[in-house]
Amino acid sequence: MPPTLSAVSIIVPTFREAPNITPLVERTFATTTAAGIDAEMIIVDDDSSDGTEAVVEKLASRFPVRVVVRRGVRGLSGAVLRGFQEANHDRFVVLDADLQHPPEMIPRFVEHLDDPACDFVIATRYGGTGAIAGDWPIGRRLASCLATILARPLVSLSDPMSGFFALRRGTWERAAELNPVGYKIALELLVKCGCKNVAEVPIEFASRTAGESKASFREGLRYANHLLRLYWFRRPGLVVAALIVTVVVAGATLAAFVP
Ligand SMILES: Nc1nc2c(ncn2[C@@H]2O[C@H](COP(=O)(O)OP(=O)(O)OP(=O)(O)O)[C@@H](O)[C@H]2O)c(=O)[nH]1
Ligand SMILES: [Mg+2]
Repeated sequence: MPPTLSAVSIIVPTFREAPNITPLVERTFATTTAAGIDAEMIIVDDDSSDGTEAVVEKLASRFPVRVVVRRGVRGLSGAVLRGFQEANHDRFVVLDADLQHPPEMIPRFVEHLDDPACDFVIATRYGGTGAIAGDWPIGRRLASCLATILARPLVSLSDPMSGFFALRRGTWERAAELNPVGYKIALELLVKCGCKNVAEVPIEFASRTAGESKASFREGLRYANHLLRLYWFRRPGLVVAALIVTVVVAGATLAAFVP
């Protein structure tokens, strides 16, 4: 089937999110139908074995939703890219399954994509009227703040860590080689696709009410590795300068202590 220009493919990566799927699908299609948006949803599940497939298959009789199950692989970013490959339409919206990203905001993302000058749309919890539900742990807030500051030299956005974003197929296709490691696929796309005109949509980041978070310390380490690679890609001079400064400071410190 040739891709449709005016419609959207909504991509949702999932791992053990069975209890969230039905409300997510119902709220999403209530929103797109009311806004007159022709939409399909592709749930890319990493073999959760928690009933996700059965839930989606049941919903498929009422809504244009389908599940793609990846077996023997894990990873949010790879799942999102697989969703792009499966999409029938030319505009992609990506959001989490746990309803922390309000699907009611999807029409705002689609409106921005209607502007040919806009090459990426991303949610923000920190800009404009954006907000985070009160019970997000302080440790997560600090980690999110630090991660955002570290990404600043790569992209000057208020919340480049967000997993709620939209782009056109053509933007994805112009990407330099993508490295789908870790959670921050939006940051990877923003940098590797050379996005210049990015729209930010303030959202209220809700609390997770079902299922469990998959965020972990290991994901934090993956992010550090991801950032280094992106710095090397976008700002190799900065990486070399930082290395030289480190070597000079280490050398000077050693020299000061060696008699
Ligand atoms: N396919 C796939 N999806 C994943 C994987 N890890 C996480 N996800 C999905 O990615 C989305 C975000 O994961 P969360 O665990 O909510 O991560 P988070 O929102 O950063 O963390 P919290 O704020 O604690 O919820 C959810 O829809 C998850 O089900 C994975 O390995 N594979
Ligand atoms: Mg979440």
